[in-house]
This record gives sequence, C-alpha cells and structure tokens, in this order.
Amino acid sequence: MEHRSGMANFLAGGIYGITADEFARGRGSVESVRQMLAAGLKVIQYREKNKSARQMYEECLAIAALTREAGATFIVNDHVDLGMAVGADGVHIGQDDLPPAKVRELVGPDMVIGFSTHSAEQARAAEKLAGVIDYIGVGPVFATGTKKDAAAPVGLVLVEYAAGHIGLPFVAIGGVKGDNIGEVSRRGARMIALVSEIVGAADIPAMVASLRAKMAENTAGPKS
Ligand code: 3NM
Repeated sequence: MEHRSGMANFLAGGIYGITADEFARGRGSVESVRQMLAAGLKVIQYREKNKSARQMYEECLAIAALTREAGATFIVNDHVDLGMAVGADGVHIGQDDLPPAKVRELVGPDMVIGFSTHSAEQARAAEKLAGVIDYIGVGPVFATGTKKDAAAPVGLVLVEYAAGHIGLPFVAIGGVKGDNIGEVSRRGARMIALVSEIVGAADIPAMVASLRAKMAENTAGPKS
C-alpha cells in the first residue's frame, strides 16, 4: 500500500508523544512539545480538553513550527478544522467524531488520518477504510485515568491481534508506563503512545530514553 508522506515517521516505529496540560507539571503544551522534540520524538499529537478554540489555535501554530523544524509529524486530535487551520500533518479522530470518509473529504488527499479503535471488531471495520485512514489507535491497552470516557481496557491481546491480523499501521495506547512498555512492544506494537508518563515526567528526555531502551530490548519476534 502507498503511504502518505506524513506517515514516514510513524512507520519508522517508536514513541508517539501526546500533550495534556493537566498532567504536565504546569509546563504548557508548547513547552511539553519542545522537550519531547529535544528527546527525539518524531510523532507528536496535540490533545487538549477544555481550552478555547483561539488558545488551541495559538498553541498549535507554535507547535507546527517546532515540529516542522524538527522534521517531526504533527497530528491534531479531534479538531479537524484546527488541524487544517495550522497546516498540521494530520488529524486523529475517534469513533464518535465525523465519519472518516467525511474527514478525508474535508482534509484532502495529503493529510494523515488516525482513527481510534477499542475492539477487534472496530479494528476490522477500520481496516476496510484503508486508503481513507492511515493508521489506527488500539486501546486502552491498560486502565487509564487520562481519557475521561475511555473504553474498558482491551489488554495486550488486542495489541497482538492488531499486529498479526490488521493490515493497517497501528499505535498502541492507554495506560502504558515504564514498567509495561516492554510487554506492549514484545506483543508486536512498533509504535506506542503515552500521555501522562511522558508529559508528567520530571525529566522528559530521560523518561523517553528509558522508554526507548525498554522498547528496543523487547521487540517482537525472534532475536537474531
Ligand atoms: N486514547 P495515558 S486511551 C488518549 O483507548 C487516549 O483510544 C485512548 O493516556 C484510547 O498514556 C488514551 O496517560 C489515554 O494512559 C492515554
């Protein structure tokens, strides 16, 4: 399958960083992104709740400039209009947002679209949207307090299922921490998203380095 150019960083695998000011020790989303980029993250999502459209626009403009300079991919959560307005590389939508095909119509052919799934059925349905969407989210793998309306945890079995049976790139998300990221990686997730563990870390680059090392030690498949 041909991939949109904005997917190159995703397909390289690694850690997908997501903003959340409420867990970020007062840093603010732009500063969180600055530190995630300094740590070498190449896929960044802006995900903020309870902010005005104007504030989100200003923050996303700044983040778009930072990610561009760093060669990172910038994805805006939920707000398709905001993603388009700031020239983001993509948008991420959920099951209850506008239908993916409608979002594709709005954003045009070049932007990446990510789509959250929370069960094997939803992942299989999303697979039929290949060409419309570019990747799926699979989660929450573990219980999480970060997403207010999170579905019941789907566990590592859905990660394994997505890795083995779903023909779309995926990112595992939800409740991933330093002490379980190795297992998520071992079950076949090449891209793993974390919110609170990264933005809430005292030292973001040190946290990312440690998470990366655990992923690398636990890649799926036989070690050669
Ligand atoms: N999406 P944390 S779970 C944003 O299941 C989000 O689609 C989820 O936060 C999904 O890493 C989640 O702090 C929250 O647990 C992840």
